[in-house]
Amino acid sequence: MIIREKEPANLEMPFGLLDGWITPNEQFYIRSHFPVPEVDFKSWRLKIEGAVAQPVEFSYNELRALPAKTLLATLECAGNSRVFLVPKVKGTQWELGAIGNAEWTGVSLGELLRKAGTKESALAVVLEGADNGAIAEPPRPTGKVHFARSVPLGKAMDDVLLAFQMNGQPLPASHGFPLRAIVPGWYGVASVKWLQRIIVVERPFNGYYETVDYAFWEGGAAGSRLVPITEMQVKAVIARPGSNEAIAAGETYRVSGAAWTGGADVVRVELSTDGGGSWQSASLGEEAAPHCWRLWEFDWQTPATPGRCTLLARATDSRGRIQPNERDPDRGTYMINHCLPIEVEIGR
Ligand SMILES: Nc1nc2c(c(=O)[nH]1)N[C@H]1C(S)=C(S)[C@@H](COP(=O)(O)O)O[C@H]1N2
Ligand SMILES: [Mo]
Repeated sequence: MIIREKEPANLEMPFGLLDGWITPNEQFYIRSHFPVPEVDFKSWRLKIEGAVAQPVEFSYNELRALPAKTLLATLECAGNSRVFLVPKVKGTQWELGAIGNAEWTGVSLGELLRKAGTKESALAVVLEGADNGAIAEPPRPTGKVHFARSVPLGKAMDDVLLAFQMNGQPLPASHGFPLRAIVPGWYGVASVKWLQRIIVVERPFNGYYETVDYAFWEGGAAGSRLVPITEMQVKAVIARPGSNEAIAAGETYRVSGAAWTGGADVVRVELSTDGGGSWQSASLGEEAAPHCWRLWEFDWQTPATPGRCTLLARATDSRGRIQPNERDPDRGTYMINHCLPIEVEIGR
């Protein structure tokens, strides 16, 4: 893993190592804003409160005794690929590997909300982690803040999972032990780790991590408004070759990578080996599931003569969204899904 920050640990998978549809736990990126909180799982409780008929709480064993559900989901950090932004922007300088695909097992958030009985007036649920700390840079609230994120009630009822297992193992500490949310199709930020409290709210939450941070300006008829980052954007990335890799002339080289989107399926991946001048279809891997990436590959006949080539991958999804060539500046420091150039050296 590449260390982007030592403490709290922020680790990225070297994306050239991608070699399977499921990301092993040891290779799954870690993005944490605060140190891993100490959770004593014997006394730990998940509390559900706020606009509910009856506040409820669950111990770890009580949750484990409920009917379990398993789903596969890809999580991408909304800041993934930030190092490709020119000029440079602030934030962790992720390359390509702040993403992974795993199998998650847990209980459905909707089931638990039904046990608590949400009020008619309920609008959203706030997912609160046990981790907390002071935020350094203004604008910021005073004192300590917990990492927290809200999800609209509809989405919370529909497909949010509260997971206690990752790829069949107990959730590792850095990935949220004892319990984390998995919000399928959304950027990783919504999938709150070290869950301790779920608050049903009747008004928009507007917490730190969906306003000051992890939000973007969305244009509209009445002008731009600040909206939380939610659904993943359509994106294909090249795992191999890597940047500046030396490749032999006049050979067949297998270019490979992964592609994903939010709330839809990837239907096409194209590759350009001439900096976007022309495009050819890549073949998609067989393994597929809703909310998961697709692997892809393309056998490239490399040029006969030495020189530099710029490779680009481009994905299209089932909602007709095509990965853009250019960066949309309104997206600030997040949602980096334009086609990312990989330059290679063709040698003898
Ligand atoms: N409690 C808590 N949950 C969190 C975070 C965090 O710092 N604290 N980081 C979020 C972000 S920005 C991402 S991208 C994902 C990363 O999940 P992972 O570390 O398991 O890959 O967790 C999200 N959930
Ligand atoms: Mo993230």
